[in-house]
Amino acid sequence: MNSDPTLQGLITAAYGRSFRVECGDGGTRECVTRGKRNDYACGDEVSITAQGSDQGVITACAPRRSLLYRSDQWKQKLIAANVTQAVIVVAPLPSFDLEVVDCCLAALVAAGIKPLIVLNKSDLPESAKSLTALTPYTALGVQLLQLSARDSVSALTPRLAGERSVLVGESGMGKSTILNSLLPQAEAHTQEVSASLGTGKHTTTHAKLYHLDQRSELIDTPGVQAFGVHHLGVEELAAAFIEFRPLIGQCRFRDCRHLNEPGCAIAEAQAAGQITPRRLAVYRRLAEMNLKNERRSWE
Ligand SMILES: Nc1nc2c(ncn2[C@@H]2O[C@H](COP(=O)(O)OP(=O)(O)OP(=O)(O)O)[C@@H](O)[C@H]2O)c(=O)[nH]1
Ligand SMILES: [Mg+2]
Ligand SMILES: [Zn+2]
Repeated sequence: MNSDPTLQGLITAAYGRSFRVECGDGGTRECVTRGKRNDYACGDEVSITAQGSDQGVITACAPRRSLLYRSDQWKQKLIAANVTQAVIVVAPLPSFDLEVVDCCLAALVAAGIKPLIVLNKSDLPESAKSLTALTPYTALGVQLLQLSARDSVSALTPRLAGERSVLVGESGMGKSTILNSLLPQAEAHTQEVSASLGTGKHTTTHAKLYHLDQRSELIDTPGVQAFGVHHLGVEELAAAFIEFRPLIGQCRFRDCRHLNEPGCAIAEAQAAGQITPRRLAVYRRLAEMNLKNERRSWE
């Protein structure tokens, strides 16, 4: 007789090879994986074999409705599963990199996850400059919200209702501070940014899911330095740049990669002022890099 029951659960924390699973029986168990498979993420719905009241082994994972991940040339890093929305958090201090926003946005579009940009720390005088830098995204139809998590997050609350959202961004932008303001009992660790380095200190070390209310969840994640999108092939990458979408298929060559081919509709749109040169340059750099990797993997 097998006395270890199978339970259904939700991964609420992912620490490398171990996972915290909130189970259908109301218990929370620290779980490991079986065999080589450990590609689970916060938000995954899993079956586990319970071992006692507080441990278990993950045995299966339900098909995902969405998966957010980043990747470099060597590996993929899962961020969150089954999220409906991602909140890209930026702040004027420490300064943020627009390319991280571009890459993150591309990954979200490709994964079918709704983006929302939050400009946090709007109490700081430098935020006016940050807002200007972000206007191209609002022109693309991406929602943008200004906040000061230290003062109030009430503008964000209605945006999270009924959604499973994930906070993403560079270190020190205030993701965990936003979480704590929404849910004081989360008591997530936050930390002053480094004045000498002008960067965050990578305070949050693993992804964790919190229940805001019965139907809204929020996942806090560790800050990233870069948001690699090596998993997107060149065609997919072009389609993940929102402003390129209506132009795809209109280039002279059907297999145009929008690098420097003649008759490229996207290059023409840029020349006509309809696409910002910076975004096209980012796309081209990423596309070149991904093509190089594709070639390498064929060799
Ligand atoms: N002035 C100001 N500072 C803020 C605000 N929100 C957060 N901070 C500060 O910014 C610093 C970093 O905040 P965290 O919440 O730890 O940042 P994080 O994005 O979670 O960083 P990682 O966990 O490293 O990714 C802390 O000192 C916060 O107090 C804000 O609205 N205004
Ligand atoms: Mg944090
Ligand atoms: Zn083209």
